[in-house]
Amino acid sequence: MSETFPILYSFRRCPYAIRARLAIKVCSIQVELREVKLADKPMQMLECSPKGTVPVLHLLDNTVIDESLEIMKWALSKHDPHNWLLADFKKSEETNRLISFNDNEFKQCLDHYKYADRFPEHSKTYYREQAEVFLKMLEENLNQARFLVSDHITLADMAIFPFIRQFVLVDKDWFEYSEYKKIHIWLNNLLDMAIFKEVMNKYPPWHPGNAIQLFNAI
Ligand SMILES: N[C@@H](CCC(=O)N[C@@H](CS)C(=O)NCC(=O)O)C(=O)O
Repeated sequence: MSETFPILYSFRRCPYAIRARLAIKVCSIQVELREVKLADKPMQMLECSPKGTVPVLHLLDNTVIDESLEIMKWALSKHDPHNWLLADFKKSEETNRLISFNDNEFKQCLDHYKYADRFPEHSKTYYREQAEVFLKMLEENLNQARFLVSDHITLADMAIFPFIRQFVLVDKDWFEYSEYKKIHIWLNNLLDMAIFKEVMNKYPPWHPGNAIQLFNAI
């Protein structure tokens, strides 16, 4: 591996990789970014994380973190300039509840909604309605505060909005006219952040021997 920087294997559009890049970006830790083509995963990535999902963070001491949420927590434990990791126990519980629902129930509904033709047992509308259970939860929270668990952005917002973005992209018109007005404002605010635009920069797929592509270059 690189002598100088931790390595992040990533895929630009993957919501798990987006959340990891957001946390690494905000904590300003320099890493080498290796853009991965999911259909052609580099051997170097599979050697350090055989399960073959992105993101994967390979640290200089050879530790491998291959769960996006763990990468976020690792980065924020180094530097958390905007207090994304709230110390409030109640809010941490709510954060865990929302992220767990997102990563399990919602993600499954999202995949069915997005690829409804692969799951002909039910209609696309049915899958969308299943996904709306989570949207209703989020809308309710956003009726209480500007962001999901607080009036400022926290881990919950950053871990979840890449998935809501994906949901919206399936049928933008439907979402535009839906009842989820607070989610609409919340999502637009997050998509407008400079940090989001930065983590969505495009990079060509990495190949051994390529020049190092730094992420968070100083
Ligand atoms: N639990 C993992 C899930 C990561 C994940 O499933 N990533 C997808 C891309 S969005 C992936 O790498 N899939 C493997 C593949 O498509 O071959 C995490 O949070 O990091």
